[in-house]
Amino acid sequence: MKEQLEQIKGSALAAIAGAETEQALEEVRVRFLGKKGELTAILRGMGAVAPEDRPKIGAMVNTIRAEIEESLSARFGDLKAQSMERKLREERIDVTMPAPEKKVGKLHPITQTSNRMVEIFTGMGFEIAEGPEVESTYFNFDALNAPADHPSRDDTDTFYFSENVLLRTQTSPVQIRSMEGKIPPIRMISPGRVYRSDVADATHSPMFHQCEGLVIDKGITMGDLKGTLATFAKAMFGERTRIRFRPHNFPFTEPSAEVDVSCFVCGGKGCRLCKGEGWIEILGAGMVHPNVLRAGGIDPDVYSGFAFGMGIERVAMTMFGINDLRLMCENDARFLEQF
Ligand code: 2NL
Repeated sequence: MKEQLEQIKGSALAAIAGAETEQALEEVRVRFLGKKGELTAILRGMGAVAPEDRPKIGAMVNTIRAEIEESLSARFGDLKAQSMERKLREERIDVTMPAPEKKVGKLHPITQTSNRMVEIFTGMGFEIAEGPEVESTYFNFDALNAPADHPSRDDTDTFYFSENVLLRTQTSPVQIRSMEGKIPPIRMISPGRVYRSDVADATHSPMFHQCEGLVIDKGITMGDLKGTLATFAKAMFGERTRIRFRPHNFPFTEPSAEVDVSCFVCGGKGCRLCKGEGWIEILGAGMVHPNVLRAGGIDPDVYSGFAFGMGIERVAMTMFGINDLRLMCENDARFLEQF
């Protein structure tokens, strides 16, 4: 009996030492100390032991049981410590590492430019008006005094849905619509998308953005136009900016002018941006043609007005130094991040 107990103890201690995981160790515990374990079997077999030997055997079983328990709990402790160490090693976090950079979005350069224009003109008391991008030939051409044979009406230049429905080629139709419902004074701008049947290249796109403006009241003159545009140019391009008018022709204004701003890089001396000119063309403008006033339901004998239009892409490209219009539509974050 004594040898048998020693043997159980020996194999229990060996099994404990050999258990590599907490689960394996638990299996060892059950095998030796569990209800159906080897040591328990000995106690159950006590009936076969002579009564006078029972206390001695009982004491031996208890001692061995205590030794095995002690060894088990020591091994459990070791294995727990080992697995904790492994976890700490494998799941190490360097709390001093810089956090991953948060990507913050930005407004598209066109939106930024348009917003700035809106800000400047609303600051001068202008209202913002929007209108449909799908327009009628009436609002897009006829009401704007464009003769039936005007080249812009050609279906090689304009996207037509049908003979009388098209994608607007300018935002002026928005202003005609506003004129129809209003009694002057009118001070408004109409920023938005416009469409022309152009093949995309560095300076052309079939879709682009315009910001047009319209002022109508009694006694409005070319002087008001110049003052308004000079104020806008200074706010947009810098306090030292000057403007100049060159005679031009538009069907919807008379007289008409193309408007340049002094180069905001060289101040007018001539540089790469202005191609040595000292001036950058950004606007078309003029006094609203009497036919256009009449089309808008306004009496040209009582009221006069000025109007202007500028391409938002053109302004954005000059201000941000962008040399290819197509970059604006490519949705490349590396491009967009720069502005
Ligand atoms: C340009 C020229 C211009 C207008 C747009 C306009 C609108 C009404 C009446 C008269 Cl309702 N004129 N708009 C006037 C002059 C020029 O745009 O080069 N745009 C990019």
